[in-house]
Amino acid sequence: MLRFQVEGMTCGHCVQSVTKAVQAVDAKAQVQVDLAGKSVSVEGSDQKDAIAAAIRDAGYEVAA
Ligand SMILES: [Cu+2]
Repeated sequence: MLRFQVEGMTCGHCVQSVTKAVQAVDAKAQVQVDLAGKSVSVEGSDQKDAIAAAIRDAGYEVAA
């Protein structure tokens, strides 16, 4: 499982945006967003760098 620390997610729309961004990289990835914990967990993919880049492209900050 991959886990990312993501800044700037505030609501359900952000959850949707991040989920879509991740699944654009890997359609079969399962995405779990924890707004309070500012974390995104991705199951079923090992494309860590590509997913981090996609989340950044969606407008959020990903901790390195
Ligand atoms: Cu939002």
